[in-house]
Amino acid sequence: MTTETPAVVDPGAPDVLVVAKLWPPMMESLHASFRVHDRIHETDPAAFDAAAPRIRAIAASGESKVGRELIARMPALEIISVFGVGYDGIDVTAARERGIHVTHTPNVLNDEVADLAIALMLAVARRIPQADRYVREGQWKQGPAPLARKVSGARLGIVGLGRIGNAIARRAESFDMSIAYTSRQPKAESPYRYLPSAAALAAEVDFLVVITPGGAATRKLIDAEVLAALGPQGYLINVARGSVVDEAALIEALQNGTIAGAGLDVFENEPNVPDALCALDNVVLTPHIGSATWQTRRAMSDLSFGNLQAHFAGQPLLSPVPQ
Ligand code: 8YV
Repeated sequence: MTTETPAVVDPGAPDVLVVAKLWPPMMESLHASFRVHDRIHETDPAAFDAAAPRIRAIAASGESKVGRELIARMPALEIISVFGVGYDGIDVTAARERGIHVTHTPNVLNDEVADLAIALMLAVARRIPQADRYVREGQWKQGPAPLARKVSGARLGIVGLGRIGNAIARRAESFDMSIAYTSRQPKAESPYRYLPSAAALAAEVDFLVVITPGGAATRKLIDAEVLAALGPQGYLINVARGSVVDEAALIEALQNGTIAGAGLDVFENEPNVPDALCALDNVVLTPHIGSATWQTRRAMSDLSFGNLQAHFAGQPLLSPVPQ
């Protein structure tokens, strides 16, 4: 099976390999301007062998894996455009060695991911999914629902005070939360209290929100020690990458009451979520929807496509990944 663009596209249009199931309107934009090879590296090795020497661009998502070996298969590759802010799955070093540009979609999704972090915090502490079920299942008639945990005025810890971390902090201010954070370096300009490690931060907060980039530097940063420090009254919220949390340690901590609960939008092996997590009552689980609204996906699509357009028009890239 090959999914090459039909002949309406200019035969001289650049070839692009799409390596993820991208948002359909983004695919429409690509089809209008490029010769699109949609995931043929996975579905049709012979078609990929034939097209690889012509491929000049890769369109990827935030979850995509584009490793050194795949990059090496495409000698004419010039640019990798990520539809997402996170690019931890892209071997940027291998790309740079070949002078291949890498772009992503920062800023346009800050509000959306920050909104979801707050929503998960409220959902898990106030037991919104459980309360919804309580009404639907007719249990209300037997008596009031169990009490929940107050969020306003609680202590919030943010792991990773970047663009989205700051957007979360601004929202938390309006909930009168006290705010502390950890990151590689203290941020001189930040009004919030800095703690030097995730464990030190966890020990001082009620809600620990993880919004740090994925990749080798943060793999399993939230481990059994951090969860023990968060303690039996503490909640973990992860809107970053599943790789940042030791999922096995988290499941154990949730099962044993080492922590009170968790709100999780990301998982170690998406879209596979361990049965043990799904079986727990003290978690709220969402399927990596941090940026998933019409408005934000449109903005991400415009930026991700805009980077490809700019590159092939010989113009400066709109949002290259940082050096
Ligand atoms: C995904 C994300 O890119 O921005 C990121 O880093 O993880 C998400 O926004 C999005 O789900 C598209 O796959």
